[in-house]
Formats: sequence, structure tokens, C-alpha cells
Amino acid sequence: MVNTTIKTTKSQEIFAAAQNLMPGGVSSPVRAFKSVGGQPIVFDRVKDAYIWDVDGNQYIDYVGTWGPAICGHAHPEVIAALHEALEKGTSFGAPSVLENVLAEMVIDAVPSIEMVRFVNSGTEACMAVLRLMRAFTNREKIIKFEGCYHGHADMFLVKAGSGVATLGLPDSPGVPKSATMNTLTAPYNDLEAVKALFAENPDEIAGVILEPVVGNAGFITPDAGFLEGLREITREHGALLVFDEVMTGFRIAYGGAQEKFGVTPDLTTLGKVIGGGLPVGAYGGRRDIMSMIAPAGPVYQAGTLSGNPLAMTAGIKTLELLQRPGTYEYLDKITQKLADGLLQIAQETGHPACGGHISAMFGLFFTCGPVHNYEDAKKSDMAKFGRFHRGMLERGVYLAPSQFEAGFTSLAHSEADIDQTLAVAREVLSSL
Ligand code: HOZ
Repeated sequence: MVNTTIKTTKSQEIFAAAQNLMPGGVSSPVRAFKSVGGQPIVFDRVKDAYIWDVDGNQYIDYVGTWGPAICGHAHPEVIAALHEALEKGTSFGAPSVLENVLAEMVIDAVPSIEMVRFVNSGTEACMAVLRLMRAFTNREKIIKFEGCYHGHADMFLVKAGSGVATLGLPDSPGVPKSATMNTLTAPYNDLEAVKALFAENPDEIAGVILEPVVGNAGFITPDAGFLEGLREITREHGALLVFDEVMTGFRIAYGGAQEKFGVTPDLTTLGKVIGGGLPVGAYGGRRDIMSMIAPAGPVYQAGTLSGNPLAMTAGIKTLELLQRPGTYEYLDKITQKLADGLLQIAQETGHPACGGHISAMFGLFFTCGPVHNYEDAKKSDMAKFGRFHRGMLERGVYLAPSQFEAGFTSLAHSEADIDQTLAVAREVLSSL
């Protein structure tokens, strides 16, 4: 069953050429395998829970194109809907009924969203929501949490997670001090630190933005009372609460983390799943706040391809599939089996580890934990994670090439896929 001698000659050739053509050979840094060692594999195609590389090797995939593939790659119903939409053209740059349909689905599902604006990526959504937070409150400072990632806009590149954490980069050169001087940071799960920031900056903080369940510093869950506490503090200070649900939206529950934890923010950003594998982002929230967005109001934000019919179509079909009975029960069942199994195997093979899952999102740290925040996450044994990653890859399991990214399952992952993954993990962990 287990193949430890995979040939990746073509991958290596293509990646070598790519390095002369694109910075680091990639279109986004965390894909470059810098923190896990070895070279990235070059994909040829994806289907269901699997990836095939250009050398013909097959892998069970737990990245799912970084989250969108919750129904499995290239789901036949999504592909069929896209074929039909393609016949009508790829972009209108004008209103279409598809935008209304997806907007209604998002508004019905996500408790905080009364109005929504579609954009093309999570980065764009977070960038726009920040402008809106500032315009609505007439305040300039914001609070974000260490290790949380809200895209690569200047004002968020402060103690950021994802690729920034993966590569161990300091806050990025090229970001002017003036862009980040109003970005305050606190450790995740630390309400006292948030209270102190509000006390030190009276009437100056527009709001607090966070990943309600962190996926960009590895998988970190909110402590009991943390989200509720943020809701209370922001209300008390006339500031806004914003959930960045780009990863968690429609993944940890149909209505996202806000449905799961019963805490309703003022604004929410979305991406990944709502585009069904096509580039998309969205932000939405209270009607009185969203009404400030142009052309309804004065806050400017625009985009040539925003709301394009292909992304809307893939998103609509994906959400339709997720509405079917039993979906989230299944995702929870298989992901629990995977997350529990990995922890148990780590324990049996003598590796301190901690981790967990919520619905179709999971994580594993090589530290006994508990991991409440980014500082705790950094205690994970990165070198061991790199060897684990390589061992799994060589045996046909594709994990995110970073300790600071969450893992994702899909409706296409079968119990047999999970069993095979756990068998491979046992072999790898026994050999480390
Ligand atoms: N924003 C993605 C998850 N943190 C990473 C995307 C990528 O690098 O491809």
C-alpha cells in the first residue's frame, strides 16, 4: 500500500523552471515548502479527495486548495453548473441575477449579514471591511490578534500568521509605518490585553477583527467566553466586532463560527467556500453599516470582476450541496476520526502533540500544549513537523506545507481515506 520511493522528476524540472519565472517559483509564498523542506510537488489535476502530480503520483489531499474544496475537488454538479454558465460568458461587469441568488443564500445563512458585497479574494474583503470600520466609527485604530491573518494589505501585516509566520518574516518591508501605526495587537484568547488596549486608547478604536477559530497560526480554538467577551467589550466602547470567516465560513458550520458559537459580530468577511473553487471574497453585516458602501453611501470600493457569473455559479452550487441533510454531521464524523487518530498515534509513538478539530477543519501541533495563542503555537517542534510532512507526502498524503496552517477535509473524503491516512501517519511517526 505504502509507496516511499515516489518519483518526482517532472515536478522538480517544472519547479526549477518556475523559479526563474516567478519569485520563489510560486504564486503565493506558503506553497513553496520553505518551512518543511524539500520541493513542492507540481499538480496536474484534482478530483474528489485526491491530487495527481505531473509524475502521476496520487495523494489524499487535506489542503483542499486552502479551503474552497469542501465538497471535494471538481464536484460533478459544480462542474456541470460551470459548463452551463461558461456558455453565457465569463464576466459581465454588470449586475446579474446570480449575485442576488448567492447574496440571499449568504444573508440567510450567516447571522450577522443583512447586506453583502462580493469581491475577488479574502484579502480584498478584509481590506474593504477595515475601511468601512473606520468610516462608520470615525476612528482609525483597530485591534488584531497575533498570528491571525487577514490577507496581505499593509495595515494587517503586523504579527501576521499564514505565510508570514511560516517563513518567519518580520513585518514586511515596503509597508510604511504610517500604514500600521493604527494597528494594535493582542495575544489571541487574552481578554485582559484587549481591555487594556481599549483603556489606553479611549474613543480611538474602530473595532476588533479576528479569526473566530484561528487557521493561520495552525488550528487554535477560542477559549470559553472569549468571543462573548469581545462582543461585550466592543459594545461597551462603541467599537465594531468583525469576524474574518474566510476560512471558517460555511466550513465549521453552515452559518460559520458565529452560528457555531452563538456570537454575532457587526461585520463578517468571507471567501474560499463561497466561491466553490473560483476566486471570490465577500464582506457583509448590519444594514446600517453596509449602507455606507458606495454607491449607496460614500465609502469607496470597486472591482472589475467582482460578482462575476462563474464565481457566483460555483458558489451557489457549492452552498446548495452543503445544504443537503447530513453534510456537517459527516464532515464532523470523519474529521474527528482523523484528528483523534493522529493524536492517539502521536501519543503511542512517543511524540508530544496536541490538536483537535471543529467540523471540517483540524490541526496538530508537536507540543504537549495546550495551544491558546500564537506564542504557544510557536512551541511546536517545527523540525519534526517538517519531517512528518515529508514522510506523509512520500507516502501519498498531502498536508499543508506549514505548521501554521489548518488542515481541511471534504465531503469526498471517505472513511477508507482516513484509515489509510492514519496507517501512513503511524508508519511515519514510528520512524521519526
Ligand atoms: N491564504 C491561504 C491560507 N492561509 C494561503 C493561500 C496560498 O498561499 O495559496
